[in-house]
Amino acid sequence: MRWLWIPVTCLLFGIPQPKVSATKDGLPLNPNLDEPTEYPLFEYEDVKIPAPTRGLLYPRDSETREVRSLDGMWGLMKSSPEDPLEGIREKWFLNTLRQTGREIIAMPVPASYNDITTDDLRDHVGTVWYERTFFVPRSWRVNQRTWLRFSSVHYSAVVWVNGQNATSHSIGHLPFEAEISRLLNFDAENRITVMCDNRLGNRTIPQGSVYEATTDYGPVPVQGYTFDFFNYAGIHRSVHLYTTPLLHISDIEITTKLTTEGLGRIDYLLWLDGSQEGLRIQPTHLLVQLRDRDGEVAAQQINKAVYHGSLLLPNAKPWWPYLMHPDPGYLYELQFELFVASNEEETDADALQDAYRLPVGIRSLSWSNDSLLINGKPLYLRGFGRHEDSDIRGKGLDNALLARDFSLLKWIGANAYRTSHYPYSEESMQFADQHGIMIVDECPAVNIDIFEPQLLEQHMSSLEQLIHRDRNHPSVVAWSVANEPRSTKQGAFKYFESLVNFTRSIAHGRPLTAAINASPTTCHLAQFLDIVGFNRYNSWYQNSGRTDMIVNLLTNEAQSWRDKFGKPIIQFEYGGDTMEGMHSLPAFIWSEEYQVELFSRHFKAFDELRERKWFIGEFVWNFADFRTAQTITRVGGNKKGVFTRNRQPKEVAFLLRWRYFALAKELDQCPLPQDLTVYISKHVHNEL
Ligand code: GCB
Repeated sequence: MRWLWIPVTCLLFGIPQPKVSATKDGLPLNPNLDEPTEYPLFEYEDVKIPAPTRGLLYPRDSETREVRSLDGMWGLMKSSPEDPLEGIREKWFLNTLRQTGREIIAMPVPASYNDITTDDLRDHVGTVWYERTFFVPRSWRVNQRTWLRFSSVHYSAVVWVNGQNATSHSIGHLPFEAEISRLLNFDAENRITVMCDNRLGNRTIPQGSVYEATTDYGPVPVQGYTFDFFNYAGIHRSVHLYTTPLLHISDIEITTKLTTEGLGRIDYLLWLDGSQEGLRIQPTHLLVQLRDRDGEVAAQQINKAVYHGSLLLPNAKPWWPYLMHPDPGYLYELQFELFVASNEEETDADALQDAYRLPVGIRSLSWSNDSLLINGKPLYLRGFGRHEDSDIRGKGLDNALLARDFSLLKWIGANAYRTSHYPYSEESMQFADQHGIMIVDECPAVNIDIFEPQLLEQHMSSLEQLIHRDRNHPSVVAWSVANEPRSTKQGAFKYFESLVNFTRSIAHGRPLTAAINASPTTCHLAQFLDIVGFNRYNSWYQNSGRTDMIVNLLTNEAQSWRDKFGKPIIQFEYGGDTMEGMHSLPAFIWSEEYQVELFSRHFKAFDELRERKWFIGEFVWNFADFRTAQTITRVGGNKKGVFTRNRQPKEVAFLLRWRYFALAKELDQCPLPQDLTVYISKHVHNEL
């Protein structure tokens, strides 16, 4: 199977910005939002289904490929908020940005640009321009193709190389790439220019609205949005250059299964991509080898003229979640080697054309109306909603933070998290595979409202790109199609029916879920899902201060979801804001004691629900404190973290650790960690 890659290099001249209407419980509204009473009726048949994404394998070097990072200091220049597309009109990309005569500042990549400087860049609305130069070795000119890959630019980007358009992309948190061989100088310096636009409108995922505010200095555009996290922007994740041979392996899809007898099976499907010259090269065969952790070949296959197949492994080592097995996160390496006839006269041996290695975990995932199972064993998910967020770097990828977060997840005994409210970095997905942390993988559709065909197309595209990116990760146990959409609205039924039908057709063996804040009687989304997830803030947004009402309210609500939809139920969010260091006895809202009491009453409710068998998970909101837009309900951001923004524990972390390890012991006979208790006296152990 082979196909020719033709990069689509259409320019994206900004995004139309009509106003969006939306509400957010507990948060102030954008002043100029009008709530429509009627939704336009439209034919869903007219909705354009997104074409399948191809390519975008994570850049890995091999004997046939080279990877170079373009991370580091880039130059950044703001364009005027009143005229975000001036740089397109004036063709700033044709020369170095310095030629514009404007101020260029040093900007680290990856990072959000918002919190780096001390001026108004934080709240800038519109476009900024990034630029950097680089060289490529001359050896890349011959028999090679060079690719430029961005792991995420938020929200939309247009990219030029040496003044020529290379690619464009919108929807943050997702990778995109283009072949740039024909744009490169091999004997001189090269320049990349990126225009990054952070504006959100009613057809972007997520939605927002840009409105004009009247200030003392005149009218200024302001970005409004109803979701509860700061709209950080910029080149958020790594930028890579990488090479491939002319004919190369461009895409891989795998599916794994494990029988009860321990027989592992990996089905693989490969795509090959050739340039004009590449297509003249005839592969002779494909060698597929599965290597275990010690590098030993555990299974192999040679294919001629077909690029798909199955590997069978008696006594496969399964991929297990953390604390469900003494050796969680077991990964094999699946090595693909593509051979062509050799040019060397003196040898008959075929020559290696391309090699790519993919980490693979072997596991079965299945679900029923009562449970979600891994390798035939029912799961109880215990974890968090999280954010990619930290001081100074905002949503920029930070490996130190990533490693710290995974240390904390393991310390606290969590086995899962939801990538609320957008796809997280590819590096974090790899970490989750390695550590056995299960992922509920969410697309960036947070708080969506006005349900229109153009929004649906974007929404489908965000899910298509997410599933394409993450389908090979053993850690992904469900796709979340949305967080708190306004699913009680008239337009929601048709919208979600279409969205879920589409997503199910590409779901690659995972159930579909969503985090819903409507009620079971009013929600038009839940009936389409495989797992019903709800968010509820008992004793916080409702009945503030009354922790004595949690157990009844929560168990009754979960039962209602179950009665109405007959599906496994999960709570995706509960919690309360907590100021680190604020104490009150008896407990009072915002104090550390209140967070402890609120969690403990939730645990009681969860235990009652667990006995009903269809309740399959509890997720705290949130793993750590995080930055939001400025509102009177947020003190420096959202403070519902179990950890501070600086990743230190609040008092509740120790309680939650007990809870999560107690569940691991009860459900999977996992030993408790030694340091869970501290010495007090011969007769008493402190369990907190
Ligand atoms: C929610 C949202 C989440 C918010 C959270 C809160 O329901 O899903 O994005 O941060 O509530 O703290 O209000």
